[in-house]
Amino acid sequence: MSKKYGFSSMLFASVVAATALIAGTASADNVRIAMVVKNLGNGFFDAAHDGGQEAAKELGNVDLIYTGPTTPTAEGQIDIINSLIAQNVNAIVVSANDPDALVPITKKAMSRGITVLSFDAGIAPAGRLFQINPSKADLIGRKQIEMASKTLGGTGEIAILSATAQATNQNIWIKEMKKVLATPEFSGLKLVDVVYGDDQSDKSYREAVGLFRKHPDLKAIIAPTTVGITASAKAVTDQNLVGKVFVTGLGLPSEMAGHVHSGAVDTFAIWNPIDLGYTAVYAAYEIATKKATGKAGTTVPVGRMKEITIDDKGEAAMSEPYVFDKSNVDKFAKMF
Ligand code: RAM
Repeated sequence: MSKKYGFSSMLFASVVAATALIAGTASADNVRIAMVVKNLGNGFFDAAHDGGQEAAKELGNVDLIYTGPTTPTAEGQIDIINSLIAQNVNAIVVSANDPDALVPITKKAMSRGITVLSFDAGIAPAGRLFQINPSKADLIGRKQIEMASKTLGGTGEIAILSATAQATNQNIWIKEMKKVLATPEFSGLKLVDVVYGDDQSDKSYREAVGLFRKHPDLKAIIAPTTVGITASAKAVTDQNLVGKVFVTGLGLPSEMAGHVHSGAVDTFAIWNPIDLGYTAVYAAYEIATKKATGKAGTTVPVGRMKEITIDDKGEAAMSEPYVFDKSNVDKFAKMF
């Protein structure tokens, strides 16, 4: 199994816990942009960081600080943002562990003139200028139910294994999945449980095993998290359930290729996390340097990703999620 990002960054994370890393050639005139992720050691965010570095390099006068807590908690992010305010950075882009808990601290940052955007997992509107979504939430929700339905031939018990219970992005997608499940098209699928692995491999693995024990007729786990889907697929394999319980959801091709070839996973989806990180850093630069306002109804130029349009809720959505299976997973595993 190709693990382009997972393992080495996990070791790294334990050493640099909550420490800001500055990439680029520091200069007093540079625009200092901090990318605060849910947690370090997550391959998805390592890929987003790569995209952020690409944008920083292209823009030239950017110092990119990549940081996050070791475990995905709002408290950890609040401490980090406090220290970024003290360092007087120009912009902060956050994937939030809680939509509301971060609002007071990011409001404080904004009151000091720091540009605050959220990406991936959003902060409530009062705490950021705008939120960059990888795709539209209804498409992401629907795609996951469609994938499970296709693999199961439309019938069977399914469960959702999510990230943390407060994660804005997963909670919105779960709501969308439930809406789709209530339609006649998917009446053969029965959602029997929703559990939380907290985007920790070991907890996600234990939750997956718990689902097998509690629901002996379970046919699929949908994990809308790259950490949860990998742990669930491993649990299916270890428990000799390949072919009996299928795993689908949102995963990185680099982490999922082996599980697709083993048969634990038929299909899964994701967007390009490199493009997402690139867009977040590029957009933060445009706002911090006053080249764009980020107001509802306007667009923000974002380099090779062209532009994003801010809607009336202060959100911008990028492209549709791509679906992967054994025909294309190896090709994309080399990228993210
Ligand atoms: C995990 C994180 C991230 C989410 C992806 C799909 O890496 O929870 O926020 O967008 O999964």
